[in-house]
Amino acid sequence: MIDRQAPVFVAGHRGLVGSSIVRRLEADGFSDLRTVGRDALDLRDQAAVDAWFDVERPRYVFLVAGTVGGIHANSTRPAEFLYDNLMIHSTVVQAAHRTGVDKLLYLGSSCIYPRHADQPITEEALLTGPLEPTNEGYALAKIAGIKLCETYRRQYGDDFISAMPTNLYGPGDNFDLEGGHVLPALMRRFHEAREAGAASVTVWGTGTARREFLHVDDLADACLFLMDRYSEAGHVNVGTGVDLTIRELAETVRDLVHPEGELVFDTSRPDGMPRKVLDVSRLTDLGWTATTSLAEGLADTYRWYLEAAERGVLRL
Ligand code: GFB
Repeated sequence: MIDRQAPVFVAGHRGLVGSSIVRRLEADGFSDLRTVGRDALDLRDQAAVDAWFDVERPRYVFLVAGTVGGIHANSTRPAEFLYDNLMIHSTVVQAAHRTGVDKLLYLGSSCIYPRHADQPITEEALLTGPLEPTNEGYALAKIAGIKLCETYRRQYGDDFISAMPTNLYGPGDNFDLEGGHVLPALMRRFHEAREAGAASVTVWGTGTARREFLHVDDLADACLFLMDRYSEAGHVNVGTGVDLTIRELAETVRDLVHPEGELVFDTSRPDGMPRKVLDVSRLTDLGWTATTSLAEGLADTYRWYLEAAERGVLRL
């Protein structure tokens, strides 16, 4: 178990994942959480990151910061996704190494795996084939992050571990219709259609692509579980092991938010990876499984969306 009294840095604490990890650590009695906003520290700047680590001296690091987005943002801003993430991962890993951090957890993404990987995807599928073109820049940066952790462990003996989550959603998500991921975008589109009395809602692609969705609070729980108990070089998949088509997802969101809404598929938009579901047996064997069903998670996220809209704090 990692020390609940020690200083812990959550890099990326304002994002979907980071905010959930902060809630999870607070609930677990961590008493010395260190965070810093992007306005105060540019994580792409090694000198600035070094200076911050020299002052704050965290003993544990959750590296969950990054430039993120859905299929459209990834495919139209590949240079930013590649550069920002390569830099952020490198500066934080290097500063953690230099200042002797006890343990670091690096968060990747299931898009690291080849487009035509066998499904469900095992950890061993990494670097066995070409990547999905719509998120190649992001995936390459994420693969580099895994290799940073592995090589710093091999060369320097640093206890740096990696977790690869599937598609995430939950409170604190980005509800931007163009830049965000499918689940928050559909939730917002159905909500706004109901408010406007509109009959139909647009869903990108053919609806046949398959995805797996993990509630972000389950991910935060898994990250703490791994921080407490896992210290090996290999990255670990984090998901539910269950997927559904985008059409089924859209129908489920429709039933919750705007039951009269009709789905209209915009096939000029890309489907991206045909299927992406993780083999989670490594994590299950370690003793962790996800507990939030998609129905519960959607209801929870929609409740949060309504409250956040009321308070004017939605990321749109
Ligand atoms: O969530 P999403 O952008 O992630 O898209 P990816 C998932 C699927 O939902 C795709 C369809 O087949 C989309 O075409 N989709 C339907 C929509 N309607 C919408 C919509 O309104 N918005 C969006 N965004 N999609 C991302 C990667 O890929 O997954 C990132 O680009 C990251 O790198 C993330 O890894 C987890 O699974 O396609």
